[in-house]
Amino acid sequence: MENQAYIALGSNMGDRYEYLKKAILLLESHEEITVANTSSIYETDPVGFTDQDQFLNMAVQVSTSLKPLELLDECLKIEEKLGRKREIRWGPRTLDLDILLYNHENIETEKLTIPHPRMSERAFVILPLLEMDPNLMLPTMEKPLKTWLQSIPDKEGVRIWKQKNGEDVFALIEN
Ligand code: PH2
Ligand code: MG
Ligand code: MG
Repeated sequence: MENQAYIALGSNMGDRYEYLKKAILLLESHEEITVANTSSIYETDPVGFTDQDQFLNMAVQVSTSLKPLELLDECLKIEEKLGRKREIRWGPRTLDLDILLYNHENIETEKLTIPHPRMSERAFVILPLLEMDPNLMLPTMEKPLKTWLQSIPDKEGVRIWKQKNGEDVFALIEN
């Protein structure tokens, strides 16, 4: 499992917590993916298309032997399994899984751009990432990600909903 990736999770339909939990268990159940770390879960005001319910957002760090596009396919499969329908862009979803970072690589293909193109503007992505690695660097930036926080407008819209305690990566997940 030589590659390290960060994946953002979001849900604002139905039992949001259940969707996040199931997504993590499905990632972990893949032979070539290990969930190495998780953030706390945050409740967040919708960004972009604002006339929708509040999200639960979090991020996970995975170790994987999958290549980026294979990891993307796996994420899309999990979204589909958990009932994702693609209707409004940026609209309500049972589960959204976005690959944020893959090692220190810059990837630009038709299907996938890494780092995720909007991640550095979104407090609901940055705060969970910094919780896991306060000194995280992006391959596209000269300064650590934390220096971006000052200029991010929607920090107040991001609040801890379920705190992660301790080292256990599954501490948030009650079976
Ligand atoms: N995802 C979007 C659009 N807006 N807002 C919040 N708070 N959380 C999200 O995950 C989110 C969003 C598109 O993926
Ligand atoms: Mg998204
Ligand atoms: Mg997505």
